[in-house]
Amino acid sequence: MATKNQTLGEFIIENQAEFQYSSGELSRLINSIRLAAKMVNHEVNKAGLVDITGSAGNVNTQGEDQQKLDVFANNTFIKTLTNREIVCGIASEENDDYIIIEGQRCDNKNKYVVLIDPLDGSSNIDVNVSVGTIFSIYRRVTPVGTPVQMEDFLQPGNMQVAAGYIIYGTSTMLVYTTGHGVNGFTLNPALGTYYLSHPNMTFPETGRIYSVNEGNYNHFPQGVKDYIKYCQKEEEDRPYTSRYIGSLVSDIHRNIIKGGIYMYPKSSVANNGKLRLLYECNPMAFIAEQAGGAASNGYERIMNLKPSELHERVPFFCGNKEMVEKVEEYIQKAD
Ligand code: AHM
Ligand code: MG
Repeated sequence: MATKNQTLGEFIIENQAEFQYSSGELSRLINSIRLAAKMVNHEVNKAGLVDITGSAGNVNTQGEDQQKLDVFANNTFIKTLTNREIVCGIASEENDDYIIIEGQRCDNKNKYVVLIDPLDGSSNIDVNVSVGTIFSIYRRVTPVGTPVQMEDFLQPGNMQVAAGYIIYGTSTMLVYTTGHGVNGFTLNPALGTYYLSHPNMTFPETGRIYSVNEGNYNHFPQGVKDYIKYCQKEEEDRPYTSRYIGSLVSDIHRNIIKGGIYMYPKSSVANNGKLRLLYECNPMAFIAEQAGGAASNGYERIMNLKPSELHERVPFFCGNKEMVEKVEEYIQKAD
């Protein structure tokens, strides 16, 4: 039961019973993510004041100020989750390999792995445009008490137990799902508390926004070009509006609230598009579906894809269900 203005802490406690495996472990994990997100938020907010373009690893007398923010975000999430021994493994878009958490206190008895894109769209920071964090949580498939293995991370998205994003925007919001709808919490920076501001988030019945990097138009498959022309055609409720921030979290967040489709297709220069299945597409697909939308690679449901490597990329179409179905129709027709 989502009650507006509840704090995130209250909400987690009240809804713990809805979690698939209700041992309190998943609640503690989400609590750790909200804590790390506050630290990253604090740093992102002062990005214009510190030298974020300094190369990572350059330590000056102010300590970590010269670290790039994406490195800062990566370290903050990993440290928070590792120090609290709340998961048994972490995979990050910023790291080549996954991290095994052995644990001093818990003997590696934790059941969950986290996959994270610590600061998505970080190229937008220099121009003060919203960035985000995306996370995805799975129950491990190998035996508890042993070091995690690759197969714990390479699970299809339909095995996610929770997923969410944090948007560092005009307001900072944490939006997440555990498979029982999507709820959004806004951070009150004065109090450092997240309040339930967007209960039961759902896409509006119809969407009229398309979000794609049209600079790549000439390289898109014919079906995607045809769909873009369809969006632009003056017919029925079209042309649709084009909005592309170039920050996945912000584009998807806006489209959930206002109705629309986000697209990162494959192209003649990038065979699988740009976005990563495990850190970006699966969590966003879970959220979109829980909000009544859909996510596809043009042919199949994103969450049914069996990942073959940690940093695998896939074409991504995510938004209002009927818009995703329409682009699939155009793509498949043009084949
Ligand atoms: P990143 O993980 O390196 O930040 O890249 C992902 C970002 C998304 O947030 C955004 O939608 C996309 O890249 C924009 O890419 P492009 O500039 O090619 O349109
Ligand atoms: Mg990213």
